[in-house]
Amino acid sequence: MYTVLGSTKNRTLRVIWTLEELGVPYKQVVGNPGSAEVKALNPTGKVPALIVEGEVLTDSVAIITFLSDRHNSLTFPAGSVERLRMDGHIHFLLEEFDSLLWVAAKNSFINPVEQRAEAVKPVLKWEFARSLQRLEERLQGDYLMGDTFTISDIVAAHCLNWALIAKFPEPSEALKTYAKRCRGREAYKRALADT
Ligand SMILES: N[C@@H](CCC(=O)N[C@@H](CS)C(=O)NCC(=O)O)C(=O)O
Repeated sequence: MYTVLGSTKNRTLRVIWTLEELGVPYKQVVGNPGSAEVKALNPTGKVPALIVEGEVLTDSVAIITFLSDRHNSLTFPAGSVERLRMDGHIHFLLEEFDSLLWVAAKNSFINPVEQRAEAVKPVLKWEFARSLQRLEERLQGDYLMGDTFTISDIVAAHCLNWALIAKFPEPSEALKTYAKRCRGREAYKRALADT
């Protein structure tokens, strides 16, 4: 049985959503980053973490890649051209979405007050608007990989949710429709049950 550490208010959503899509049983230990409950299992205080066979595994994209490979769903076989394309979408999302949102979060409420640079935020928002256009160009129909919903869509939809909360530039109508399609999945709705 898998145990997931964290809540769907943060990157943990990626892991819970993946497990719900896979239909695999799991337990969830709900806790905020840095809380005593989290540190008891993951001393860095970071979430998400997945506990498998006594091992504490971290980093959301590594975890969902592991789960999708292990359960042979939401991905493509390693070594296939489709896998390269899907992995490329994920790298793009980490570099051009997640990293901008994370730098904004660190400069808003995570870093100590004296280590926050307000001036960086307009630049991040400008870069984000450019990344939105690039994401739209990557869409191949209903999902990033065409008809097949994959873990790359989970990362994309999570980043679009995060951008909404962070008040980053609004996506185009096409991307809003895409995000709505992802959020309309039953597994997504089940995943949100902890909030
Ligand atoms: N690359 C990691 C980042 C993990 C991470 O930074 N998680 C945040 C919450 S989404 C956290 O635990 N922040 C608390 C901190 O940085 O101390 C992942 O994708 O899981």
